[in-house]
Amino acid sequence: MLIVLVTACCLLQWPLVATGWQTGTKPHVFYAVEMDGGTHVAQALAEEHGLEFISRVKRVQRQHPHIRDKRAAVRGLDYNTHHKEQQNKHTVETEDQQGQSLTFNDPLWPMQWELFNRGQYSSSHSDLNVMPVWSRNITGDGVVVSIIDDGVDHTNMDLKRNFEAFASFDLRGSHGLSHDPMPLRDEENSHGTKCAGEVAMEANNSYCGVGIAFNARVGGIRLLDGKVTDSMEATSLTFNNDFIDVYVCCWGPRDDGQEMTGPGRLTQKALMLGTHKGRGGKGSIFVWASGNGGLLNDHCGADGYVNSIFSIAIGAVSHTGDPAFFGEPCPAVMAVSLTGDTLPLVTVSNLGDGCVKHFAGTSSAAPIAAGILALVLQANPDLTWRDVQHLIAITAKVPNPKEPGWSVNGAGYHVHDRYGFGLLDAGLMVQQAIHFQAVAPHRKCTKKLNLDPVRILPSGGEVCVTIQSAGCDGMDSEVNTLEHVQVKMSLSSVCRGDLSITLVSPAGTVSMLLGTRRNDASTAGLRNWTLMSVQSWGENPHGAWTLKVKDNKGTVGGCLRAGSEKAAGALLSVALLLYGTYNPHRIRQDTLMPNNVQERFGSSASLHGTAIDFSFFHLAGSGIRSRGVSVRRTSLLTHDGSHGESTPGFSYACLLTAVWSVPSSPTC
Ligand SMILES: [Ca+2]
Ligand SMILES: [Ca+2]
Ligand SMILES: [Ca+2]
Repeated sequence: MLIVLVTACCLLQWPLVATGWQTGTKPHVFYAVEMDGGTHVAQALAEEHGLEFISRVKRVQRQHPHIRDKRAAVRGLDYNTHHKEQQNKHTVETEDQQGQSLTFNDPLWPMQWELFNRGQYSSSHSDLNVMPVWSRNITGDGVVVSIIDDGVDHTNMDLKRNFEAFASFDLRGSHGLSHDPMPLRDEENSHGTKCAGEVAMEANNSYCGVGIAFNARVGGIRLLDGKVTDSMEATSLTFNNDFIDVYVCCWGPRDDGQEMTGPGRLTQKALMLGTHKGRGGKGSIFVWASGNGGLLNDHCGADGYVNSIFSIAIGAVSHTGDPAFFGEPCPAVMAVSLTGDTLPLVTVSNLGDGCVKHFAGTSSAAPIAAGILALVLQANPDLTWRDVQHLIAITAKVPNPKEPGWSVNGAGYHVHDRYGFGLLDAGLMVQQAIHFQAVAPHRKCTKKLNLDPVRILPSGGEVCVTIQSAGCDGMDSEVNTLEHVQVKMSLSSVCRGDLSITLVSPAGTVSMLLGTRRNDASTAGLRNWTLMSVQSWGENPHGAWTLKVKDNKGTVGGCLRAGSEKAAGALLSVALLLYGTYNPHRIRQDTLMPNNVQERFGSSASLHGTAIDFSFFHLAGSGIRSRGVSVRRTSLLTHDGSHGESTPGFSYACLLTAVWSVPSSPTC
């Protein structure tokens, strides 16, 4: 007789009843348990011990340690800053645009141009528009942010008051497992402290600077000091997730332009659990630095953390609105924030006098975004993890319309591979957050493509497949208004870095899911790899999707390819994953009348939000490329510091309506 043992690994949730936890917190501990028997056995075990059975984990990798790199500055390129900052140190007026006095006695406050830009360092007045939020007394109060990193120095003068032990944990255990995330006192381990400072430096304590959410609580989960495992990452991302609102992760796979990896099974599960169970079911907010591999030609399509729908990937732009030189493009980037690229960025440190003036990399951009989200969550604590992403899509602005690569998608959102939806605007986001209507329930429509026989990728050529989608028409999973789109695929390749993969939506939006990477000579191909785009946000998925895999032969110098080689690889499997909502009143794209083209943007402008003066970019002159496809509604952000700010301090959006000809769906 053959005895078959089935191994099930289950995630269990244990509502911890323990003393010492702060009133109002309901900490959860998640366990992955490997055991014999099926799901019913696991359920019985859970019940027996007063645990809640959550789900079965298909397979858990053996816990091999791996490297996760911090996304701190690419060093050595900020040589001219010191000089400039000396010249400009005392030129800032600490008044907002309405003349309200916002004076802080923190000595480096005048240098914090990203929060209050009065042209301290350049003619650019671009900032994060945080003043009007602070003026409303929204400063992060009641919101908890945790930095998953190399620790947080809570003894720092500027962090002491806002430090939150219940949002903190030391997974490295060097002081024994504890709530003390104290990092080692060296430069290498100053990263998490710097991130924490940007969020929650104390205001008006005559020390260092001012955090963007200076009344938020901030903690640290000490994960990164040496190699980590999948289970350590998963533990961090679910730690005390009824208490912590926002997790900040400024790390990921090495940004060397070669590595292609992402969250392991437990971490994937943790991200899903967090968004479903965290914050009392409203969902944890995971803010992720999108990567610093720009100089090494890295592409964030090769980063599985960024490609997750649960993470909010944040890139960086300089004060001029130009993408930071170290940034990576991909259509999974949601937004950008300002960074200390060549200008100062004030934050705290675990070294020296505990205050620094420089911090760059997407590591400096993501905590700023987290700080803005802390303000947003104070303004409206009921927002779900998806509401927050919608708010970003609606309110992020085009900081530099002349930068090539902007396009307007089929639902009118402006999108860009380096900026996502654009630069975060705290004022506008908070304004819109206050009365935000929760989005409809989340749906997922999956379509697997039958690739039998597999499609051969000719050397130097391309493979193109068309995926006809009805958006799961008539089913419970029907989606007619998109949020994220993912493509899960397997392919073999003689030279992975030579590949580029694009997805064209039925509305004609082109997402470059994976770009070529000149340093990636791997022959491993893609194995069940998930790519993601936010660039079809709001579109109707109904119609033909076109997926193209191209072999850009010769991009990677290090690939040895035979002259006689005919095939560069083969496309083995493809699934299209459409996420979004169903709106019963939505008109189908293909029922619109073609050739009804109205080119004058602004001719039927209306405002959402408070009625105010406005000006807007004329699309034709703005560099925003309209492909003339199904742009029916354009919620085009029109923030322009020099015009029309008659509502106290808030910048504004206006809704432009334009009717364009309906495209014929591109097919192979
Ligand atoms: Ca301070
Ligand atoms: Ca990267
Ligand atoms: Ca993401």
